[in-house]
Amino acid sequence: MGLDIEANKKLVEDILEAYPDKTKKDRKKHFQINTEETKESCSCSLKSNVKSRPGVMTPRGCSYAGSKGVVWGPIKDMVHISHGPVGCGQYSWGTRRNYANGTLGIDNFTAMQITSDFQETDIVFGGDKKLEVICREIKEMFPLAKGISVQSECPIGLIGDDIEAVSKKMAKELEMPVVPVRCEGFRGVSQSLGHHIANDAIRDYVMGKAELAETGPYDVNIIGDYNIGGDAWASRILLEEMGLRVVAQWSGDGTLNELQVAHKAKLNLIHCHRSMNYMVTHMEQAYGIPYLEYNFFGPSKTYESLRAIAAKFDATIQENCEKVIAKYKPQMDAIIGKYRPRLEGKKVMLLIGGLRSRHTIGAYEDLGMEIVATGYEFAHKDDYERTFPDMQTGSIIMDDPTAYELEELAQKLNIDLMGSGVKEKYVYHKMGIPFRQMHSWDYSGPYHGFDGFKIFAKDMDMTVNNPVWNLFDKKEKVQPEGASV
Ligand code: CFN
Repeated sequence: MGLDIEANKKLVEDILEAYPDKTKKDRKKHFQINTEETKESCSCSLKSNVKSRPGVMTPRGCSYAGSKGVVWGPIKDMVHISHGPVGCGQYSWGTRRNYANGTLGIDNFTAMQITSDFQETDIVFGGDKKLEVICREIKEMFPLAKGISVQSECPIGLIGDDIEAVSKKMAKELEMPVVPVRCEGFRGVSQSLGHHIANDAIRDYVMGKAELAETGPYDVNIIGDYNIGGDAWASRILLEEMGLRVVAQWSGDGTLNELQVAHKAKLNLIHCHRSMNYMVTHMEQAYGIPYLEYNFFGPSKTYESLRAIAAKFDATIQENCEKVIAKYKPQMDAIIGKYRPRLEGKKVMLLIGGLRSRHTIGAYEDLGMEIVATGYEFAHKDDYERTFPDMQTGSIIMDDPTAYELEELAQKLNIDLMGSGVKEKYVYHKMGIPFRQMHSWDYSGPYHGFDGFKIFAKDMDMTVNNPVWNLFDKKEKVQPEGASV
């Protein structure tokens, strides 16, 4: 199997031809066509994790998004203050489908938007006093909240507020952790630095601060699963069925206590390497806890991952693992038998944050679908090194692509399905191209584990084979006849 390497090189060049020379030269460095050589050597020269080019539409987010939205936000029993003007909190409110058990406003605050709502006076005279007041109000209004995190928006760093001092004072006064997080949106080139800053804040203010009443040989942590649409739940049950004990879930449906005791586990299982690799490497160095990357998208990768996890334990766990696989395999085979004939050979393009553009490849391939192009918003070199070997030769791999590049690729590659986010979705619908949101799973999920694959397969089928697409003639111009452009 493989795609035409030369044809795809030419296709990318043709698309970039529309740019002015300087932009063309720059953007060219963010594309690479997969070859046998790039697959094996992993010596990809693809440029990544650099500033987006001004003047083009980038799908990236900011540091605040990476910290408040991604890493800290899902920790359910803490109140996370969007510290600064109201917009950042308001527009990121409820946009990530990180599910959590509990009672809203009592012991679960994930669906709330709490902001210091900065006004001009706060910018001019500073917001530290206001932050103190808010912390006290939170304690009074939500007595069961276990802690507070202060998620800095851009102005905090610009006006020189000392949130560290306020947090220290308030932690003492309120007798609970108050964590300052310097995730001002302007830091770094994308949300990726926000992940790193958030990880560092967990390390510095939370990690190792509590003890487990009892520990055992099968204690593991799930790291980097945010429970989107219930993903972490669908993962956890498989580990538990295998006989492992999940001590902490970071951070989907997670608690402050889980962050504090995670250093007591025997093994860290990391799903999203991009957003939490900092934590597992730190725990390895500081506490000697080894880690293992795994992938629970699609049955092939899930079987492989379950076996790799079991191999880290004794014969009992390994036998249990085979029993778990033997139990679910007939179900998975039935799903594949049902949907594969309807999806075989369908061409897919993906553009997602920093992990799923590679992690979901196996799930599509289990259904006979073919990934012709994939890319990330904010991945680093280590993500691309993990991506090239999983992609077929001739496929296109891209970094921080612009809206224009993606739309051209979608049309020129004649894809059957686009997987990306809400900013992209409706443009593709208008182009007559089936689309799935691969951040939020649209309104669906989970997609992890065996429970997740059943839903994934059904969702892909109902999207690609929806009769509504027959009402479009893709060859028709998107602009109606006679429209002025
Ligand atoms: S849930 Fe994760 S899996 S955490 Fe990360 S890199 Fe985002 S929010 Mo959107 S879907 Fe996406 Fe990944 Fe890890 Fe999600 S691919 S962009 S910052 N992401």
